[in-house]
Parts: sequence; C-alpha cells; structure tokens
Amino acid sequence: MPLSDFERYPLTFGPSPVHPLRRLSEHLGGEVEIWAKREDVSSGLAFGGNKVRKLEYLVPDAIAQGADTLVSIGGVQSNHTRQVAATAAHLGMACVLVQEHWVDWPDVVYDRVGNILCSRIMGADVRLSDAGFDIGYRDSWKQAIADVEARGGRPYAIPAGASDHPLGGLGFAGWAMEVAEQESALGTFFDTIVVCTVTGSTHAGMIAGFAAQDRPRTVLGIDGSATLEQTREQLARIARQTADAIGVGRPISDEEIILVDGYHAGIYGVPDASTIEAIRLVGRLEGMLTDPVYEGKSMAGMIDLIRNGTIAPGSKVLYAHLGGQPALSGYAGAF
Ligand code: 5PA
Repeated sequence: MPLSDFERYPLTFGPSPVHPLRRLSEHLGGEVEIWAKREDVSSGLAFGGNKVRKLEYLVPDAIAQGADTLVSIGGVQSNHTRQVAATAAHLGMACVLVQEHWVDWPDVVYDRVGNILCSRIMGADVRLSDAGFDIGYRDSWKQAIADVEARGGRPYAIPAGASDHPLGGLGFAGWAMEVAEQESALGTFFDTIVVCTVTGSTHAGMIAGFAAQDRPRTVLGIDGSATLEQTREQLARIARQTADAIGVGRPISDEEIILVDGYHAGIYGVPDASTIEAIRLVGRLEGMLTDPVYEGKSMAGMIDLIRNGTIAPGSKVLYAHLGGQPALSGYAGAF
C-alpha cells in the first residue's frame, strides 16, 4: 500500500530543512554543488536525529498493541536509544535501554556524558552491558523485555537503530518523497545522495522511496559499521521489504544498493585522522557539527569521493545529516 496509508505519529516539526553548503562546495573546487538535509534540527525531542523519523511509524504500532514501555538497545553513546528515551517520555511511556560496550574509547566520562546522560535525565532505565558491537539481536535485550513482562508491564521491542523491524524503513521512504517535493519547490534535482549506514534502515528506506520515483539517482551509503557483509545483507533485506511494503511494483536491483567501504576507520565507533579532519573542516567552513561515529565518517567519505572525482564535477549532492552531535562530548580526547 502507498506510504501515505501507513499510520504516522508526528514527532518532527515537519519536513527537515535543506540548505546549500556553499563554502564547503567552493573549498572542494566549486564544481560539485553540495547541500545538506538536516535530521538533526527537525524535532524538539532531545536533539533529534534520524531515529525520530523512523519512530513516527513504530509508535502507532506500539500504541495499538497497548504497550506501556519502549525497550531498545545500542552502544553506550547510542543516539538511537537517546531518541527512544525522548519518545517514551513524550508519550508518557516507560523506557528500558540496554547500552552495550560497542566501543573501546578512553575518555573517562564516556559512559556519563552526551547521549547516555540525556537518556538518564529523561528517565530511562539505562542498563550497561559488556557485549561488543553487533547490529543483530542480543540476549541482554531479550532479558530486558522479559524483565518488563515479569513486572506486569507491556514492552514494545525496538531493535538496534529501529532497523530490523517491519516498519523500520518507512520513515526514510518518506524522506525520499520529501526530497522530491523540496526539489520541485527549489527547481533543482539532487543526482547523488550521501548517507551514513550502520544498521541499515535509513539508507534502505531511501532506496525504496527513490525507487518509487521516475528519475534515477545514486544513493551512496558510507559504511560506519566496519562489518560490511552483515550491514549489506541487512540493508538489502530492509530495502526490498520496504519497497514491497510501499508498493514500488518492481524489484530493487543489486546496483541500487551501494555500500561504500573505506571510511569507517577500520572499526565502529572510533574516528581516524580523516574523520577528525572532516569534522574540523566542515565545522570551520560551515558552522555545522558532525560526530566521530557516524556523520564525521560519511562527511570524510563525501569529501574524498568529490576530491577523487568519483562524485563527478557537475554533480548535485545532498548530504543527509542524521544527527549524532550529542556524542561529541564523550569524544573530547579526539580534539
Ligand atoms: C546512526 C545510527 P542506520 O543505523 O539507520 O544505518 O543509521 C546510521 C546512523 N548517523 C547515522 C547517526 C547520527 C546515527 O545515530 N545510530 C545507531 C545508534 O544506536 O545510535 C543505530 C546505530
């Protein structure tokens, strides 16, 4: 059925803003026009970010099931779990979060500032776990769900990044529709989209949403997981499942699913020199902040792909800014 027939619980202010990054474009030679579309500033829920848009489609399901507690999972500095905590508070629900040891990072305040601090302030039951990085299903998460049931609560389980869920791709299928509307208002067309990919449903939703449109474009997912095969499998699966759900009416080809290796710094959650340089560059040229785990890596990727001509002169690029800045304070040591 068409996306508009799915129930959506508004958690955003409306379409996320798009704007040109003129000084960055010029700095990179002026032949590629770069714009940003800003998920980080399009909701009033605790610094926003890409999960808010996904959760707009999961919340009606949670309410319909009579849930009273949102349960989810991520790393210690997960942006996703912070957005789940904000959504639960906004809905008057309880929230249980499993925060795993996805990243070895030496800043002593890493598990006390940024996202995890926000989640604690918003009243979530935050549980630290020793398990390492994995975008799949975990025992600690099953335990959290069982605990809610044991105390008579009604849990609604949201997987990592709200991705591996039947409704996970819908939010960013909607993003693709929104881009088309904004393009016609602006009289422009973005032939290349750059997005950071980890649990996959952001990128997957975009692929499905753009597949429903007439004019082809390239969606470059810059991998931030450093577990490429697992992310590629989940990305492809969610893209195809979302395309079916919204009635795209044709199969998604392998060529439409582009996961770019080489900018994840070799490991999830840890920046390398190019990540830090990209964060500083765009901060100093545009006053726009990106983080060391996700957007700094997709920014480093976009910059390099423009410099090396993979994104060809004459291209119009839309950089999906998916949020993530609250984690910056946990990475003070990197700066
Ligand atoms: C995240 C995810 P996907 O997980 O949908 O591929 O999105 C990647 C991504 N940018 C990109 C930012 C700022 C993100 O937060 N974050 C996760 C989290 O736990 O925060 C799901 C991993």
